[in-house]
Order: sequence, then C-alpha cells, then structure tokens
Amino acid sequence: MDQSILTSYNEAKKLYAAHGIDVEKVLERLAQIKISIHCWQGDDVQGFLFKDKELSGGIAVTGSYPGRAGTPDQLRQDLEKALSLIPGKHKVNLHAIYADTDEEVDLDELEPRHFQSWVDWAKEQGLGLDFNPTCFSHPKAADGFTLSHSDKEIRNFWIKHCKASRIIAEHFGKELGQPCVTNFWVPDGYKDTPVDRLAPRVRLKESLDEIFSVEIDPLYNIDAVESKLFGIGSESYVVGSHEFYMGYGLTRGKAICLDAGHFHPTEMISNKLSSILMFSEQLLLHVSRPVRWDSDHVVTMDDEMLEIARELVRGDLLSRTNMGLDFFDGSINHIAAWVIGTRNTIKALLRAMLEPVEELKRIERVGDYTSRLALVEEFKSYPFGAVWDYYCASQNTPVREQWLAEVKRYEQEVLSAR
Ligand code: RNT
Ligand code: ZN
Repeated sequence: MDQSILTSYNEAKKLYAAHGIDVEKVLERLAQIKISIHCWQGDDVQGFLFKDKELSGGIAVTGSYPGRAGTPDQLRQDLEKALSLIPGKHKVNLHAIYADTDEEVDLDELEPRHFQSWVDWAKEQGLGLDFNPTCFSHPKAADGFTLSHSDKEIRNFWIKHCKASRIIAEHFGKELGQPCVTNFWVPDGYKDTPVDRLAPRVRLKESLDEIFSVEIDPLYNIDAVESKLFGIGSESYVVGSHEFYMGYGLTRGKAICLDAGHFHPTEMISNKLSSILMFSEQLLLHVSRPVRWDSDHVVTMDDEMLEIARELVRGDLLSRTNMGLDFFDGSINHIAAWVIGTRNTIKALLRAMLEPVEELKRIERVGDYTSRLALVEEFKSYPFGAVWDYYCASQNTPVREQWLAEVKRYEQEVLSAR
C-alpha cells in the first residue's frame, strides 16, 4: 500500500480515537455491509426477455450514452468491472426481464432455470442475488394497471408472474446460501382524479394476499413491498401508496420498501426509518436521488444520503435494513454510474460510523444543544477521506478517482466496440 495513504490513515485514526471511535472496528463492520446493486442501471431498464420493448410504468430513462449492455454476458461483464472498482462484497439485484434464455417465455411462465446462468455467475463471483417481478414494459400493463386491474384475467396473469418470481427468488436463496429480497412494485394508478380510490386498493390487497399465500422460508426469500406517490401517467393517484403498503407490510409481516424518490419533494425517507423499524422486523431501501421529481439520478453524497446513513448507524438499524440502489441515468457511462452511486452509499455509511454517536447522544440527552451543533458541524471536516482511501486500498480497489481511468479504458476497449 502507498505509504502516504497509510500515514494519513494513522493520523486520522488518532483523531477519531480521541473521541472513542475505533476505526479498525468500523472498517470491519463496513466490510460486512452488502449493497444490492441494481442490474438495470447497466442497460437503461431494457432487460433481455422481450426485444425492443418500450419502458413503461411511469418510469423514464433519459439519455442515450453509448455502450449499454445488450446481452446477459455483456451485463455480467460490466457488473464485474463495476464491482472490481467498489470495495466490499455485495449483491446484484435482478428484474424478471433479465432472464437469460433462448426460449420464448412470457413473464407468467418464468422458472428458476431461466436464471441459472445468473446463479452460476453469482456463485463464482461470491455475490448474493435479489429479485423483482417486472410488472411493467409489457402489453398486459399497457393501460397502467397490473395487480389491481379491474379485469380478472389480467390480474391473474400478474399474480402468476409474481408467484413465479418468488419461486425464482427462493431458488436464488437456496443456491447462494443467503436470503434473496424480492421487491414488489407495481405502477398501477390514474392520470386523472379517480372516482373510486378504494376498489383498486381492495383488488391490490387481494392479489398480494394470493401471491403470498405460498409460504417460503425467510432463510431463502424475504418479500418487500414498495410504495409510490406518483408516476408519469399516474400523477393523480397511485394504488400502492405509502399508507397502503405501511398497512399491508405491517399486518402481513412484509418488509416495507422506501424509495427515496417516492415521496413529496421535500419529504425525506431518513426521518421514516426509526419509526418503521419500531414496528417492522425488516426494511428495504431504494437509495436513489430525486431531482424535483422521481428522476432516479445517480446517488451523490448529499445531505439526505448522509442522513439516511446516520439514521441506520445511530439507531443500530443496519442489520435489519436491506440497502438497494435504484437509479438509472442514461446520459453518462453506465458503469461509472454504478461505481459513483455505490461508492457514495458506502462512503456515507463510513462517514456516519466515524461520528461520536454515543457522545452526541449523551450531549443531546442532557440538553446541551450548543455542543451538539458544534460537534456535528466540526465532524463534517474530520478526515474521513483518509480512512476511505485506506479502506479502498485494503480491499484492493482503486483509491480516490483512480477508478475513473479504468472505466475510461474499458469504455475505449470494450464498450465502444458494441
Ligand atoms: C419505480 C420503482 C421501482 C423501479 C425498479 C426498476 O418507481 O422505484 O423500484 O425503479 O423496479
Ligand atoms: Zn424503487
């Protein structure tokens, strides 16, 4: 390791030790945290099951940066490249449309064997897998409704797809020896003000109950349900709102998935974690960055990212929180987007772990808000960067912006030939 990295690290360690922070322990803990890296950033949410499908469901990718993955092998190759530039061991999050098969198979007929290449690859790479049924970009979702559709046949198609997805997830969990988190998100909603808000919600509840009527060992699969406030084309009403899934998740023992972009523009998910985890065993996060709307920008080290990390660390909530990423920016190099967003998420956790949590809590308890503000602000310029550099180097990943040269080289040699 570069001597200057070590020297800076040792100096930083002393500063943190003065506040009772054991940096080595912090790094051991950090290395245990798995981020679920979403495969769909790699190809602008296209998938491989259906060719030339338009992205639907009220989500949108903007930009047409060249080189996106067009085959499962390319996507895996790109993920490997990204993972080699990110410290730690993580998970990859798949959507059903990423099935790797030559068969013509519809969503309701998917089976574990259509994902075997992913399982083999994950094993070889030492990765976990997470999963999502894809309830969009399909003719049967063309009018914006899936599990809450008023037509029973269409509803049944989506129920079958979701049931099939849980079986695939269970297979992932068994094969990889760690639970697969399966996230259920449906776009269902109305562009304009509905007359009957209740009926679609009743249907969604019934569909979900039917899907979850099959018991699966939580050792293999954990179900999560994701709410949303609005989407493109569902501006006025979304069936699966936050209140809907809060109620559903809490009464059915399902993990609630909070996506940072699925609330009012000034409503932050960081403030929700401690409440939800008081009543729920597990949580799933879709770490994302909404810019004015649910735009799914690449995660940066912004205030909300840091606040989410702090909440998880300060409340000791990390062991019950599954951290997934959910952004898709088609205007920049697809691999760089993964690397930037994932490194920022891990770096935010590190920053949060390098705060004197016990000291700050005590100061707050006794009402010394002056010291609270002073210390929190001073810690913002403590040398966490030196610890981060050391962590990257010790995990055999590039230090600071060195990873960018590798992405540029890969773009030249591999992506530009696509
Ligand atoms: C959509 C949800 C959902 C999707 C992915 C592709 O608003 O955030 O999580 O982004 O399933
Ligand atoms: Zn999401």
